[in-house]
Amino acid sequence: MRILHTADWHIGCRTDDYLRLEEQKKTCAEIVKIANEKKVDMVVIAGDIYDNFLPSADAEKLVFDTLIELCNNGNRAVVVIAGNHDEPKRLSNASIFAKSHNIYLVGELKKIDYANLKNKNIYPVASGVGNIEFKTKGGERAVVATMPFPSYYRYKQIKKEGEQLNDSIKEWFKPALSGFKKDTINIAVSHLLTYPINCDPEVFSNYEVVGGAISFVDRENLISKAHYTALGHIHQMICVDKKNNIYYSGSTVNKFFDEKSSNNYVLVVDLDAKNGVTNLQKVEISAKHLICQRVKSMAEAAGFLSVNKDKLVKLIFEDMDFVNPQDIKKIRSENPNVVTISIEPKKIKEQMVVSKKDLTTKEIFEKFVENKTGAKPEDELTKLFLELMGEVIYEA
Ligand SMILES: [Mn+2]
Repeated sequence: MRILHTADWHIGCRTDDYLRLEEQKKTCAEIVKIANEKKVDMVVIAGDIYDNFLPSADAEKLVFDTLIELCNNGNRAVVVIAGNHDEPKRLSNASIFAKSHNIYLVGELKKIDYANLKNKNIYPVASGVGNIEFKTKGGERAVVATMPFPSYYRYKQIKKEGEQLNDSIKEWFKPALSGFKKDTINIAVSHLLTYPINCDPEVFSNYEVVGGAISFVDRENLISKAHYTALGHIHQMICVDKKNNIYYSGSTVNKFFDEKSSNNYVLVVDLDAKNGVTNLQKVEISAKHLICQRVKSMAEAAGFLSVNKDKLVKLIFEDMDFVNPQDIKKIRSENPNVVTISIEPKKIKEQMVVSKKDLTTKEIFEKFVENKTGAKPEDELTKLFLELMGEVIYEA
């Protein structure tokens, strides 16, 4: 059996203010093409299919159009789980229509509903809480265990008194994983944060605060009887555990200018019940690269833009007091790939600070009057002040 693993589509997302939907249409079409060309039996989408809980009508249409294309008239199974960006219930709501197309939208841990599709190339034969078993025309059987994003809200619902987070997670995954059988291909799919073997957790620290996420899940909890574990949440293609075949596919478009990885992939995995994973291919998606460039002049900006037309660009003009609005307008009209322009003014020279300790009483008084009135005090006034201070000083 051949599966395609993808995640983190974030349909409808914006980079700064720039809507990425047109690019995402191309990316979705590319994934459909890969699934067709590589004759994939099943597609698993490991969460964050949408960018937010209330996707726009256009975002929803692109997702529905793509899922329908992917399912190939119901001859390919498509399993989607909720990530932290998806509203679990909202995602599941369309199941009532989707199941007759061999598409499974899993937002919550419930018994997965399916339709009679026995005339298709791959069709469901059994299901339980969070799991579903498929059979192909060729007689292969596969069980998919779905574990949607364990949000803090859900975690509170499942947590028992005195129990540690990772114990709760283990309990929570149990019903889905219990669907695995000795003679089936076993696939787990989840959306969560776990650390790859031998990696510095600091690298992923920015993921811990996303969308009310709970902190990371022990890798140990994911090592199950699964032959392959398809993960979403981290936006880079990462092998978490090679021996146990636990992978993040990464996102299909880069959303932020600070994302290190500029290449995007889907994973095409061959499996059989006896040997588990027999082949794994990284297939690159031609998403746009994001690049942030600091420039000091219009000429420098023009030079940079002339060789980076295929990328989405953030320009930072640094050390400039004044940038002509007409120039900015020109850059924008000639380079629709410029997403953000920011201007950092020249650093103000630090003002000399003189300690009052280094000044005489006369100087302190003169500065004080000058500061208040804008002019130095008359000699008579200074003299009077100093007399009153008991420190009469006569200058030569
Ligand atoms: Mn994501």
